[in-house]
Amino acid sequence: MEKTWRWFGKNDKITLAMLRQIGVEGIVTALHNVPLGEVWTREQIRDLRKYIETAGLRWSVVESLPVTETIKYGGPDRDQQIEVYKESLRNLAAEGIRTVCYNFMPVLDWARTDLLHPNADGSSNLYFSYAEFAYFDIYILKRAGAREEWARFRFPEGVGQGRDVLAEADALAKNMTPERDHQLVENIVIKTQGFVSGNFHEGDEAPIEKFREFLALYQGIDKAQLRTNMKYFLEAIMPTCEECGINMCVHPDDPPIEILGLPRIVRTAEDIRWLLNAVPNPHNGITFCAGSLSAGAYNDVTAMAREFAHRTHFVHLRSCHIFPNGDFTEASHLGGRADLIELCRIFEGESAKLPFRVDHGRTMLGDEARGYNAGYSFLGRMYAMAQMQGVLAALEHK
Ligand code: DNO
Repeated sequence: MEKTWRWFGKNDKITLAMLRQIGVEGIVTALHNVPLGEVWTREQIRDLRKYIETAGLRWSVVESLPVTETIKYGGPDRDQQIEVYKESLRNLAAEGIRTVCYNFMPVLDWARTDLLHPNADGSSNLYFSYAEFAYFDIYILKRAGAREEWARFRFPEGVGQGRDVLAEADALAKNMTPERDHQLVENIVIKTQGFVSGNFHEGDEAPIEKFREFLALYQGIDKAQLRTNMKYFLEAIMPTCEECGINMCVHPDDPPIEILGLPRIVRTAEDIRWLLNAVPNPHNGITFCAGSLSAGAYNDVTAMAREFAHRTHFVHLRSCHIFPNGDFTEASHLGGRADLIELCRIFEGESAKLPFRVDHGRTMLGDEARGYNAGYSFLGRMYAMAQMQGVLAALEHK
């Protein structure tokens, strides 16, 4: 597989020269400075491509070319936005970049409640606490119906049995302080979303109000409607993808659960089967994010890799550990629910050219002082990358 690394552009504290030294071959990036919904011009793409190539690397994958909310909920300007999207795809292809990662998660991209959860060994990890998330939903966002939904919430078989998340959120409410509330908003809305070219940004004045406005757009949009909208989008862009040789790869929902009353439709094997069959074109593929999928107790990640490898255009190597109470954290790249050694075997067998990147490393050995994007430490990711390089080398060794 091609060893790639997510790099956040010319201002990233981790430079391309550093990446050359640790065995990175390809770069995964985006035009992070282009506002949502605007065309990525050929000149802007060329400028970044050349910058990457001058450093001796190649721009392998776009992560992400964002799908604006109007396309997801089916707003009045969705056709116009689809045209913008197609134009960006054509410009990318003209510059030789043909693997495009995106997601179809309403409002919120990925979600975590704690970004520096301490591990016993002194490093820290990302963490998702259901009680804290429910507290955010009920007490900070104050979403209508949230309390009733959490009262009905049930964990999947095997984890969190007998747990009363609503009671835990109510108990938390007694001890929360304005500072801890602020921290939770930072973690859920700002720090995890701010750098992924999504709806929220560092410095947003009233993120919760903005959040409520986005949620309101999805009134009446259920799972079936969101699926219809995704199919509409994919069918509309497929002719452009065929013409330009672009492979689209949707990122699974992270975590793979329905949150905040919003439908999420890329969570399970059944969902992925649906989306690949609904638009049965090889250019309609997936990003196999082992981390996101392994956070769902119902997902057999290895079986999914076997089933979907032929439509996988990009791989995220990462693994989650689910605690008996249902909360999850990000495990070592050689531990947790996703068997990354077996996944490397499967994907390497599929295509030696398939790009992969390590996703979300631990924060360790001073990473915490460097102000990296949440989950995107340098030393933690470098450590994980070295582990994966070792796995691949062992697999290649006859
Ligand atoms: C988080 C990332 C996601 C991913 C997007 C793809 O760390 O994996 O933000 O890039 O969902 O569109």
